[in-house]
Amino acid sequence: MSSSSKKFTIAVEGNIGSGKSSVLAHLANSSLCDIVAEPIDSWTNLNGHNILAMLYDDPQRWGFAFQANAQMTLAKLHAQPTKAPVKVMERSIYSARHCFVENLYRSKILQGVEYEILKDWFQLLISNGSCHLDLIIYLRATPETCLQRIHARKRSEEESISLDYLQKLHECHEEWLINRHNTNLSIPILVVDANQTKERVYNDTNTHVENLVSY
Ligand code: DCP
Repeated sequence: MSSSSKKFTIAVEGNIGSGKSSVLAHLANSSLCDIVAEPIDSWTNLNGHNILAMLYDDPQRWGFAFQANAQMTLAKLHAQPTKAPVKVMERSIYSARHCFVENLYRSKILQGVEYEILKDWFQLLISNGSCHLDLIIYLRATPETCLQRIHARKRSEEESISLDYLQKLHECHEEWLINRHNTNLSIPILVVDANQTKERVYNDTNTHVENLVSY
């Protein structure tokens, strides 16, 4: 990549609590990377509405609205230009679709018609190529580890998250990123053991990014 001006876009993916934000904060120290964080601030304050809290309080009522908004805000971040050679995103429109929307539908929280509408929006939003990714780094952690970290960080909206919910989301991540089931995903996926200490996770992630840029 050093011989051309081509930019790379990486999405850091993994279950809730797998450590994506801290990996992004760490990569922000590198001059190679521009970081595009997840729009969680806009999800907790959408013109005064905390749609993340609304989702957890009443998923049947707000699941569709939350995911429609998540897809739209993520699509905007995909299209956002950056300067450094590597653009690193926290999550992507693809995990919104293949993990969160999928899980809400399988859990019968989203109705069939809501699922069909979200799938159509997703196809439209990715159709012009602006959501292109070159690589996914999958922070793979057990649901038990994720739950411990969620409890430790005490984000008030997430008090109701259960191990069962994290297990279901974990299965969706595994189907999508390990089995590549039904997703037409053809880009490389680097899997990092995210049960390790932060330092080891940073080290593994750095190695991946440096290899990519020096290639
Ligand atoms: N969320 C959701 N649907 C999406 C994306 C996120 O319901 N399409 C929710 C799940 C979490 C919150 O938004 O409650 C943020 O989740 P992430 O896993 O994206 O971000 P974290 O900050 O939890 O990641 P990490 O702990 O790995 O840093």
